[in-house]
Amino acid sequence: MSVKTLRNFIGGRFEDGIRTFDKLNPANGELVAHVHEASRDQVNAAVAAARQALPAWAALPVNQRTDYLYALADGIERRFDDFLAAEIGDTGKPVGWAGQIDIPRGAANFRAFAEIARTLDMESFMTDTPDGRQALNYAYRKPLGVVGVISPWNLPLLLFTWKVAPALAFGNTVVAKPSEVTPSTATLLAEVAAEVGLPAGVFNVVHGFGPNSAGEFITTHPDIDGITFTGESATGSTIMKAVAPGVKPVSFELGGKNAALVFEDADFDAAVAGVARSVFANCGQVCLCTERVYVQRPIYDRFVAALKLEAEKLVLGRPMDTATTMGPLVSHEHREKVLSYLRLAVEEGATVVTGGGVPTFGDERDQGAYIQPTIWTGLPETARCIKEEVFGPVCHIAPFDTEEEAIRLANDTHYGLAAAVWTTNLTRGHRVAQAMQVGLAWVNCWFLRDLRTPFGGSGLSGIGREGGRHSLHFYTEPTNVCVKL
Ligand code: NAD
Ligand code: 6OD
Repeated sequence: MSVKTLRNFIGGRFEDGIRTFDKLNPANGELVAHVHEASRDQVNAAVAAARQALPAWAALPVNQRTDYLYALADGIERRFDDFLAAEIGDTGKPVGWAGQIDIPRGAANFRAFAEIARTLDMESFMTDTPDGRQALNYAYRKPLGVVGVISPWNLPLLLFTWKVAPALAFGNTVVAKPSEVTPSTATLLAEVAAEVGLPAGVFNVVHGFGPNSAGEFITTHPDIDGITFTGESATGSTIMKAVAPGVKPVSFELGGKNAALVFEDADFDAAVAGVARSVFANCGQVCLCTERVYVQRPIYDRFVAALKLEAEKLVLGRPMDTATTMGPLVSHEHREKVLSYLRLAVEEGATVVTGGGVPTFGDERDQGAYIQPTIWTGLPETARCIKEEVFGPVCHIAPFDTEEEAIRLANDTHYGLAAAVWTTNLTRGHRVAQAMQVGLAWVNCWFLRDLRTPFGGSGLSGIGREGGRHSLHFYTEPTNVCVKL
C-alpha cells in the first residue's frame, strides 16, 4: 500500500501541520502514513471556524441539517473499501470484523442520530396557576455550541462517529481529534465531508497527541463549550481538571474491567462461544470485553477446558485474510503494556491455562504486534490483574457457588461499564443483570447494540450516557419557556 499523507481539516480546507509523525501498521511494522500534527494556532483556528459556522448550522431546518448526515453515511458507504483499508492499516484488525462492525457502524451512527433529530418531540406541561388560569411550560432545546471530540484507537471510526454524529445532528459544530495511533479514517471522513459539501467549519479534524498537543489545546480552549471523550480513565481525570476552570460539561466513556457470569444452567455451548467473543474480540481491545469470568462451580472445569479450546482455535493471521479471527494489538507500545500484565500475572500466582506470550510465525508477522490469547486461573481477587484493565486478549476465570457470591464478585471493582450474564433462567437473568453496578448488562449475549439505548458507565468507567435521546443531555441545553395562558 502506498504511504499516505494525513492533514488537518480546518474551516473546510486541508492544512499541513507544524511537523509530521509516522503511523506504522501493527500487523507488519510497515509505514502507513505521515501525519501532520496541528499546532496550537491551528487548533485555535479550528475552534474559530467552528464558532463562526455555528449560528447558521444551528439555525438550519432540521431536515436540511440531517440531510447532510445522511449524505455523510452514504459517502462512507460509497468509499467503503477506502475506509476498510484505512482502518485495517491503522489497527491490524481482521477484515471480517472491520468490514462487519467498524465501517458499517460509522455510517449507521450518522443515520441513527439523523433519525432521532428528525423525530424529536418536546417536553411540555400544562400548569395550574394561582389565579385559576393555566400556563404552558415547554423545554426548548438548543445546541450546546462548539463541541470538542476526543476519541481512542480501539474502534476508531465507530467511536469517532459515535460522537461527531449526535453533535452535528443536534446543531453543534465540532473540533475533533482522533487518536494519534489511528488517524486515517477520521481524515477520510473529512474528505467525505468536503465531498458532500458540508458547510466549512461545521466539522474540523485536528491531528496530534494528548499533553502539550492537539488534545490538550482542545480541552483547555476557552471557546469550546463542552468535551466528549472516549479513552482511558486516567486521561478522563486529566481532562476533567483541564476543563474545570471553565466549568465545561463533559461526557466520558472510559475504561472497564467487566465481568461475565456463567451460571450452571446456561446453554453451555452458547456461553462458551459468547464468552470467547467477549474476551477475544478485536484482540481484547473493546472497552466492553470481559477480562473477569466467573463460572458456577459444577461446570467450572468443563468451562475452562472449553474456553481454552476456543482460544487455541483463534487464527492469528494477516488482517486481509478472511480466515483470520485475531489480528495484532494496535501497536508495539500497547503490546509492551499487555506483556507487562502477562508477567505480572505469573508473579501474582496465576496458572496460565493457555497463551502467555508472543507467537512466532517465521514471516513478516514477526514484525507485528501479535500476542497469544491468554487465560489465567488461580489469582486472588485482590491481584492487580483482576483489578486493572489490561485491554488485551486475556481473562481470568474463577469459580463461584451462589448467585449472591457471583453478584458480589462482579461488583467488586471501581469500574462500572458492562457485564454479561449467561443463564437459561430468565428470572435470574433479569435479577442478576439489574444487580450489576454497570451502565450496560447483557443477558445471553454481548455487544448486541441498539443505537437508541443508553450507553456509558459509572464509577471509573465514565460520566453520562450517550445513545438515542440520551445524547440530548450532553449535546443540547434546554431553555424552559413558561407562557401564561
Ligand atoms: P487514551 O486515553 O490514551 O487516549 C484517548 C484519546 O485521548 C486520544 O485521542 C489521545 O490522544 C487523547 N489524549 C490523551 N491524553 C490527553 C490529554 N491529556 N488531553 C487531551 N487528550 C488526551 O485511550 P486509548 O489508549 O486511545 O484507548 C483505550 C482506552 O479507552 C481503554 O481504557 C478503553 O477501555 C477506553 N475506551 C472506553 C470506551 C467506552 O465506551 N467506555 C470505548 C472505547 C475505549
Ligand atoms: O457501540 C457503541 O456505541 C460503543 N460506544 C462502543 C464502545 C466500545 C468500546 O470499546
